[in-house]
Amino acid sequence: MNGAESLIRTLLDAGVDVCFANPGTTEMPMVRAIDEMAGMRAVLCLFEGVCTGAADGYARMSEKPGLTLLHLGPGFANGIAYLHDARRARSPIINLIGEHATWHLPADAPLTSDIESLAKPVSAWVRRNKSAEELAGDVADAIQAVSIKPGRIATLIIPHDCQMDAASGPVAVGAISPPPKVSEDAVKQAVETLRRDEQKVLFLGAHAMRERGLRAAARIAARTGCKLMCETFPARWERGAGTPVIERLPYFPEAAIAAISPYNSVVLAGANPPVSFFGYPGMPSYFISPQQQTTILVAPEEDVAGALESLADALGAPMNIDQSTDLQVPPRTSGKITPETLSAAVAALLPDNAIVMDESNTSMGPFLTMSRSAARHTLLTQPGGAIGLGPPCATGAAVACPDRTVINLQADGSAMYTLQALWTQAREQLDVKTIICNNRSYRILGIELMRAGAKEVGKQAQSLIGLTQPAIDWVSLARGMGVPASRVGTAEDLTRELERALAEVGPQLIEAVL
Ligand SMILES: Cc1ncc(C[n+]2csc(CCOP(=O)(O)OP(=O)(O)O)c2C)c(N)n1
Repeated sequence: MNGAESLIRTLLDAGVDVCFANPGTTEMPMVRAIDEMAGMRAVLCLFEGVCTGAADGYARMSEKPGLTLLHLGPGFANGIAYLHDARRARSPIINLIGEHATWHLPADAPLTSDIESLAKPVSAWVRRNKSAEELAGDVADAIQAVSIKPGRIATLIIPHDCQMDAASGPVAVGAISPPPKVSEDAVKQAVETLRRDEQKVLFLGAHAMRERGLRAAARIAARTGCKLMCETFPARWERGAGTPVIERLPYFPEAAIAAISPYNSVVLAGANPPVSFFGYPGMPSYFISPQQQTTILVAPEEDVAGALESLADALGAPMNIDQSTDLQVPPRTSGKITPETLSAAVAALLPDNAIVMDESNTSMGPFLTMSRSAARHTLLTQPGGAIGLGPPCATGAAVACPDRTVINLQADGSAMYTLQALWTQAREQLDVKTIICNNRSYRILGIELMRAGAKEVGKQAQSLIGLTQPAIDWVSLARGMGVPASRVGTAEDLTRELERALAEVGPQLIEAVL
């Protein structure tokens, strides 16, 4: 067995069996090992940002580590933006980066670079492998490092010769420590706050938005009358019929402050104190004012679901409460394509148990409210703000959940960063329905320009915001990558095309022109 084989065997033995890859010469021994040893599904992505974004979507949905195989510093650098998003989502990801052979490094060959410096800002764990003999142990340590819930990112740099030299064999992964338990004192303080007769909100994030956390949060709300609110961009949120109603904190600071300011007390459960996405002159960074009382029940890296269950028990909340939303499928809609009709059309047709990756940005604002009591679904959003995550993340989610339909609500400008994901969806025949919200602009930047005090959008500014001249033809782009596509201009056409697309298994793209 060589180093690469011991590495792949260690991954497989630990259940890590999907690899989103864009390899080069320095990764060839690992490619050979994948080829020769059965069990690893290799998924080719035609840009490293697709590998890393797909690993994020896969990790969020499978709750297993997402694995990438990337080529030296430049290949890794291409993937950093969506590792940034994955770090914010707290997704477990292992990056394997091939490096020049140890003896070749001093020659400073063209692709040589400082990989550690690239890796550090997005990785909680970085290691340079030193020998074939240590390679299996190194990857076992990486698996252990990323698997501590909620999840983190590990980057392993592997010289070419170490992949090829002889190794003893796989190494078993050490015990995974559970996330730290919440202290009794924190639960006691939250009980005191929530028992007070005042306006109070339980502010949820991270694993509070998954099944167990939500069930406990609903018990707490039923018992204390507190409001349930969540962070603006949750990594994964179980919602729709059968889940409790949770208000999402709005994006812009004025609206966010208006939403949270009526509460005298805020109890944080799996969320950090919410802050403004950007610093606007005259606006505070933090949305909770010093006059409001903040109680931290549990930090995002701790056992969030366990903490919420302890709090519900300490409050004496009954186990079976009925705080869930009843299924109310929104009516079908008609007319021009607007954020309202677009949102209504999708909410009405949402298949049961769908996964919705939402990077619709300014085009589907009403969707969250309209889908509140639609069919049960999982919502994935973009917690890190590096746009273009949507198509790869939807791709990874579909690999993780082959029995579920993935719907990618996708703004056009963001989609252009990672459109190659469509090719991977076609090659792997993934059941992803992409709805491109084509407003032919970076619309949010136009809004920001006005917020920054511009009276009108000048010619130069317009050239940096408009996505016209030429207009992007999404139907041709999708078909060119093997994804069937159509264009719609009315809500009726969208409903018809989406119904047709949902009736078939496999990738489809609908370009909705706003
Ligand atoms: C990686 C990255 N590059 C650039 C930006 C800056 N940026 C934020 S929003 C945006 C445009 C978004 O346009 P689109 O996706 O079409 O959505 P719309 O605003 O039109 O709804 C840009 C360029 C960013 N957030 N991330």
